[in-house]
Amino acid sequence: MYIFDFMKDGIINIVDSHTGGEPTRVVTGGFPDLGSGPMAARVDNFKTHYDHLRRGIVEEPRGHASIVGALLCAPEKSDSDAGLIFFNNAGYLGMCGHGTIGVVKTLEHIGGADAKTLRFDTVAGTVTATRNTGGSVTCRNVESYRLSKGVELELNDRRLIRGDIAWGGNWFFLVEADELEISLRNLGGLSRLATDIMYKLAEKNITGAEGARIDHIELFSKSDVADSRNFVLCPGGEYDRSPCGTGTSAKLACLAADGHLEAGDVWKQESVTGSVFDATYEVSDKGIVPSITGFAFITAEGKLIFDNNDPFKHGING
Ligand code: PYC
Repeated sequence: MYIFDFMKDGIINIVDSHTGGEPTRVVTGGFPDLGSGPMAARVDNFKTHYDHLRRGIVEEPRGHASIVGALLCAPEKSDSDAGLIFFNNAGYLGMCGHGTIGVVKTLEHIGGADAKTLRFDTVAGTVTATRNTGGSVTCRNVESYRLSKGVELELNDRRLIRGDIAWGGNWFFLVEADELEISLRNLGGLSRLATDIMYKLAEKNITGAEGARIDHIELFSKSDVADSRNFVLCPGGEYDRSPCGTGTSAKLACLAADGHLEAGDVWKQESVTGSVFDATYEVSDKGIVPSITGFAFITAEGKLIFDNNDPFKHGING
């Protein structure tokens, strides 16, 4: 496995990739040491002491709003290969499916992935990622489940929305939207509706388990090429260019709970950009354990330079 080094001379090493169109920026070295304790404690450390670096890595002028960052760090468990902390323009993610696939391609690129299957500790739990013949990667995600079905929500314009609340490594509100055009031409309308839903859920205090904020909204409809096509709004207001690994996991949890998909059967989930993930599940205690298969491609590698004289060295909002 790759040997990490820690920040020297204001330089952070990164590799960029995309999975089904959604970018991942993997921090491969140069980040301060967050220690080796539980992943949740390391995220707290990141938030408290280095949040400016999160902004500097993913926000403009070095990044942009749709990048998900992934910090590779020491594993929490002795039988895992690495720890992973995912972050974006809004903060930190429990898990990230497209990001895990991007991390595996990144490790292949830098020569850090010897095993066919790698284990990663994330804040949401341990996941595995397997490299398949043909170049795809399968991420076996954390246990996923539906918390509530058919939750009603009245929006400010009096539109009545009904959706399911499900966990797939992040919290999702999933809404069937067959009447909407889920296409790149309609991004404005989809973003406005999903944002209204996200705000209304917060206003009405409709949450995931233990009061957790529902910070991903998934609108889905029929697809010509897959079983479903989705639009996923992420916490920072950007949409997922991929079908969203954790969102597809949440979707499978709902399908399994409704008896609409058998364990082991393949579900093809298309994104608003047209990229597709193949997904299956195994039954577990609380719900399901989903596996998501997709392709990632390396787009760049480099060094981020944090010049002390740069007023925007920690991002434009920094
Ligand atoms: O693939 O799980 C995912 C994801 C979450 C946010 C963006 N992508």
